[in-house]
Amino acid sequence: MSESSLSLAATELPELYDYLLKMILIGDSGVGKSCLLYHFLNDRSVEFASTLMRLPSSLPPSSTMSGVPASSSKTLKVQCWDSAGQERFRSVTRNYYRGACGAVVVYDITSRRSFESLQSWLSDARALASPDLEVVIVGNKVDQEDERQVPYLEASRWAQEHGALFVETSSKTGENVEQPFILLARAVLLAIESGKLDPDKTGSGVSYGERALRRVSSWNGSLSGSGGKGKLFGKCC
Ligand SMILES: Nc1nc2c(ncn2[C@@H]2O[C@H](COP(=O)(O)OP(=O)(O)OP(=O)(O)O)[C@@H](O)[C@H]2O)c(=O)[nH]1
Ligand SMILES: [Mg+2]
Repeated sequence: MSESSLSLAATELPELYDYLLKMILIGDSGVGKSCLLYHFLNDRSVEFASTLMRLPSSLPPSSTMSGVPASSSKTLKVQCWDSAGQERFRSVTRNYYRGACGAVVVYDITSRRSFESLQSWLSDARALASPDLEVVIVGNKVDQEDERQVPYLEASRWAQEHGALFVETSSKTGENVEQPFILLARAVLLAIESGKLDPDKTGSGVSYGERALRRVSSWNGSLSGSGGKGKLFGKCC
């Protein structure tokens, strides 16, 4: 299956989801944050938008979470917030970071300076967003290989040392453009399902969606399982 079918415009779908996630995009000005988001949101250009993703659950179907049966896939409503890189120097507001459980931190592989800024962006994000923040470092503009200033290995090691995921992308050719969001969503889902991240906890960056709440109420009422499972999307990964 093409990974582009993982995310669909929320307007095309019923508002039923298991978890609501807030993700932020940060990084220096001009590294390509808005272009990456534009691809992910199916060619919509906005500063704030949400989209639905369906991902396989990491839990076996027979297991339970808090006494409620798990289903084989989870639907996530992902709110993406875009920022302007120069805002760093005007201090991106606390509200921008608040309640985010995932950060896409972007640099430009042809700009060592933008790579060197990662440390400050990451420090701000870890200090101001959810304490359980999942991070993906994105080296964008990989189509400009001739002008590369940051080797792949150096950046991937840096990401690993800082507890972050890593991917290189090109929003010009479309290479890997959905990967940052998919990697982050998977990491957040795994954190929820492993108990590391508790959606009930204030400031966790995640909240339950109506679909999860319905599953809880139907379980409590001894009715059948997970409601509209498998009906929201034509495809799943
Ligand atoms: N060659 C190449 N150019 C890119 C790529 N992604 C973005 N660009 C170009 O880089 C410039 C900046 O892209 P934006 O997406 O506006 O960058 P931004 O990070 O949102 O910048 P700010 O909003 O100022 O923080 C634009 O001219 C894009 O066309 C890419 O993958 N390859
Ligand atoms: Mg922008």
